[in-house]
Amino acid sequence: MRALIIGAAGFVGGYLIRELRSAGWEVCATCLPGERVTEDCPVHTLDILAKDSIVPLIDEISPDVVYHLAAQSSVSVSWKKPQLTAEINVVGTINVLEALRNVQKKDIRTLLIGSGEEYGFIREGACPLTESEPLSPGNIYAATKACQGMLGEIYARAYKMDIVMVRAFNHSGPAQAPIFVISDFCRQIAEAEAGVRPAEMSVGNLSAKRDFTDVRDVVRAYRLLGGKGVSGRTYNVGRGKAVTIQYILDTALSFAEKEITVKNDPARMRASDIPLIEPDVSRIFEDTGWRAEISMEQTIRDTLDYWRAEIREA
Ligand code: A2R
Repeated sequence: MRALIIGAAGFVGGYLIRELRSAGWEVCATCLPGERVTEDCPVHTLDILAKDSIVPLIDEISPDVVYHLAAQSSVSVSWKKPQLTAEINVVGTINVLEALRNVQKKDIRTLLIGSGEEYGFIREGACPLTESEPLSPGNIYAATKACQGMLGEIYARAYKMDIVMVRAFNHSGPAQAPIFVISDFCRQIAEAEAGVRPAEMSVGNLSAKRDFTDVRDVVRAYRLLGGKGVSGRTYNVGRGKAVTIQYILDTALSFAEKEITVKNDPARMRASDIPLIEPDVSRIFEDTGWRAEISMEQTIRDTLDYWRAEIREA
């Protein structure tokens, strides 16, 4: 199998390259000019907004599977730069789909990577969320990803293209940006251990329950969906077992090598926090046999070790 990963310089891209290569796939990747792909594979520069450059690249590589990861993926940036977010996530996706419609190879499978955020303001009692739950996005990023999924369904139906849509719930692991909760807690602990900050942590709302999956499990799901996912179908990718943020904090603190106190930070409290977000993951299990295998404790331990090493080397 030959894969092309569009947008491979981000958090998930490096893990996906490693996963596919270790399963024997041939992998090519793209990144923006000036970005760097950490894993070893042929890399091409591509801005998905430069629409005329996509067809020649895909024709050159002639992949069996295209993974479309390129995105403006930050919720907070999406509030500040809504046009840019829509441009990259919606117009950019249309550019990719139009290119795929016009390339020489007609049997390419495409995975469009969306987000659990698409469900948004979920109704009471809706969890675990099945893929047929109505979408009610609560922010601009989520709206663009819901739109991406709808475009995927439309292109699959109208042009008989082989497209699989993914709604990935929270994923985490070593090297994730510390704006995400597990990475944030682990970095704060590693900094406190190293004495570069006081032995005190700032936290937001700890009672919300969220579903976390290790990024290494997530990319394994993407590999399996690349082969066994049903064309035109949307898949939740998640553990299917939400935990409180308090549980994550307690677990991370239990690995700390120093006594650390916890302080509530009003700036980290989100006004519209939904108490529980949890996917139903039976569809992906039935179609591919995938389920999350790496424990949350392992993810937290590995992320903490990552930050310890980063701080040591800084
Ligand atoms: O925004 P940057 O400079 O970090 O670059 C991101 C890149 N990207 C683009 N690539 C090609 N053409 C563009 N016009 C363009 N704009 C941004 O896509 C970044 O290197 C990559 C996406 O990686 P991350 O933001 O780290 O996302 P992550 O965590 O790897 O998630 C992969 C996918 C995304 O579509 C998420 O929205 C979804 O999974 O959950």
